[in-house]
Amino acid sequence: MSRSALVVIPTYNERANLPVLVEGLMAHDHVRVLVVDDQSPDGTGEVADGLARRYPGRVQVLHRTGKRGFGRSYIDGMKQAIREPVDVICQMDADLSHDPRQLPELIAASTRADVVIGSRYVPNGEIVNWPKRRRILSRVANVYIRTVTRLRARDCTSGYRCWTREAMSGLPLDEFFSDGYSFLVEMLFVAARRGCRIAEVPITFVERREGESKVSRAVLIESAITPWRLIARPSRSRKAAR
Ligand SMILES: Nc1nc2c(ncn2[C@@H]2O[C@H](COP(=O)(O)OP(=O)(O)OP(=O)(O)O)[C@@H](O)[C@H]2O)c(=O)[nH]1
Ligand SMILES: [Mg+2]
Repeated sequence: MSRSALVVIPTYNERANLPVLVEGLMAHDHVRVLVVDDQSPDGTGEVADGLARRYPGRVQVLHRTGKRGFGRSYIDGMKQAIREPVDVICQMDADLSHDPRQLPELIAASTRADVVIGSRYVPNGEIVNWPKRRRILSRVANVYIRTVTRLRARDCTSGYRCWTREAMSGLPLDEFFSDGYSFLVEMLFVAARRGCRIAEVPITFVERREGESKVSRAVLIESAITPWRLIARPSRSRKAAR
């Protein structure tokens, strides 16, 4: 794997998980990490600073001070990431649901696509330890999103992704309106509208073991509304909505 990659990881209360994830990522040459912490009360920010000292030049930390948010964190992280001289910029959750050993497969696929999704819903994709209720919710969410937005990807809600720096640099980061996990859907929709090629590679997604989920009722409501907001918004370039 020779493409250089910067992995942006938003964190909120992930102190037990982050060191394990970063260790896994550091096993790959050419991979660097940008942790975007939202002043986690459990001290994840300090843990991240420790990792930055341990891996100088390979791990950076962005300590956010504004309003907390998943989408906001990604926007701040991506603004910093696109200024770095790397080939690709990746997105990962910190909770060990995304296996760092599969990152090279995403990076390799970025030679034939602008955005590569680590997908649970393509052949050989897998979900480990999810209760039935959660599986159904995720499946229904994807059918709903694909139907409303006409996105073709099988896993529109996966947070494990790899973008070419060029594709990410083209996103209008200041125009995004969603903040919860539907931010991921918005990113994909905007990328598709801009004509980006989207590919999927199978991943094995594992339910978090440590720490707590931040999925709330408000997040679910936002997720239900977002696809309609997306198709209602006039696009600046309507070509190749896929
Ligand atoms: N910086 C920042 N990170 C967040 C925020 N909310 C969630 N995250 C991080 O975003 C990633 C995904 O969050 P999770 O809580 O795992 O959400 P999820 O994967 O949809 O839910 P589970 O399957 O229940 O784990 C994790 O790395 C979180 O720590 C936030 O407000 N700010
Ligand atoms: Mg998670």
